Amino acid sequence: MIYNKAIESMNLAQMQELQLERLKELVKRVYEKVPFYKKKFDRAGVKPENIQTLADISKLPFTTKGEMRETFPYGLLACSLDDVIEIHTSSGTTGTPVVAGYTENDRTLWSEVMARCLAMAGADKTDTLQNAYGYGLFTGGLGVHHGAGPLGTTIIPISSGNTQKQLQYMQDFKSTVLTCTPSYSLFMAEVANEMGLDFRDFDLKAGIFGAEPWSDNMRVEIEKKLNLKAYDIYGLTEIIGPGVSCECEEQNGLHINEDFFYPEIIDAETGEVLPEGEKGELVFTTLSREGTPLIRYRTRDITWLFRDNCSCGRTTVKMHRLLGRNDDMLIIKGVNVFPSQIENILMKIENTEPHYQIIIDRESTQLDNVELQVEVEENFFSDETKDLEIIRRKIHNEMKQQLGISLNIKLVEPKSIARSMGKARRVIDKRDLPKAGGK
Ligand code: DLL
Repeated sequence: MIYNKAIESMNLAQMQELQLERLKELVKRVYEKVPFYKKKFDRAGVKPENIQTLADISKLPFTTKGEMRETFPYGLLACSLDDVIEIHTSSGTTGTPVVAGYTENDRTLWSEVMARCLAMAGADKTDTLQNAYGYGLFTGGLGVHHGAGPLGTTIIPISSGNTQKQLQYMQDFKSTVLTCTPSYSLFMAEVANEMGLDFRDFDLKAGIFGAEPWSDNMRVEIEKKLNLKAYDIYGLTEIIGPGVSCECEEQNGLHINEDFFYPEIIDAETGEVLPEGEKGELVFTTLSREGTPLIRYRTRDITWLFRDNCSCGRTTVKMHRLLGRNDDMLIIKGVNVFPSQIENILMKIENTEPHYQIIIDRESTQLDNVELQVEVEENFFSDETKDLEIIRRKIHNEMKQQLGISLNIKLVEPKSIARSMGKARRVIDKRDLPKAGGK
């Protein structure tokens, strides 16, 4: 079911007309109401009346995460604090968090886009949705929660954690849709196995997973282990939280709610706007946000945009599932690699578990040493060392062949890598380097 057919199936010309109208209004509003933007626009020599076409957006300066931090907590508010009814912050583990303020209209907008996303994954009023994203300042829990309301879906606001109870309730309440991070879903599968439960006896039909990178082959693994269809959902606190985009039944690219979030792809080095189909950094302008509207916000997420004749009937632009983040890209002996590429290869290798970690260290020679730790199946770990050596070599050779990189592979015992109920920590960077792209 398409939740808002008039918008989601709109023809391109009409969509662009709507976007332009909203963009003009937005630019005028932030110029008048937010000194931060007025100063930036003045410095760039651009006035609201200079925005006459959608392409004119490239005249506007970018906004960065660094600027959001510098203006903490309320420097980017475009409305009175009295009109803010909800606040969220990014889940960043270091530094000052970024703050998103929502007015009542923003929350309605959030419910709308999240309802569209849940519907994309097939949810409706007949479903029972177990929401195992964390509730709190993180946008995952409440974002999904806001979207279930307008759809009439029964929501179980269980939050993350308490995994045995999750699984018990999943059976008791006959949950049909699960929402959580992909890594948490795999942990659930593991705990279910320990409890002697079989997902074929559950009622789950769909999982809506996001908030962290995951690969296509990880999807295959999750679908097999949890006996459901797994959909990718994307979003970030700064823009709204979950609900920026989601996969439909085609599972081929995520439809962006582009009437509210205007996407661009730029060359991360030069800032130049790239045409559809080209890979680069994703940038969003929040066309209708009132609390903390953002102009050309650099997400640091890497993907590309495309339009296809999607069989679902939606015409909105799609983004390919994320390749990774600018700041997560590894440079291994001169080759650029995203952790998700390593994951994708790993997931196809037999006798390993879908749990891994990448440890980066720098030797005195200034060369990065990258170790890939991978869990192997229980029976293999206790087996002969020569079997382990075969698996180790296989992983090494596949990485070499497919990515052109040589990694140190370390096979580790099952369940020895820390499990996550939220965002998994896949990369441990022990180098003492200044963070790239700090702004
Ligand atoms: O993670 C919002 C969210 C909650 C999205 C629940 C989906 C589901 P933040 O904590 O601000 O917000 O983190 C945003 O997480 O810039 C991406 O780098 C990453 N991310 C989010 N969704 C995906 C995804 C939420 N589907 C940052 N695939 C973003 C890969 C994702 N990475």
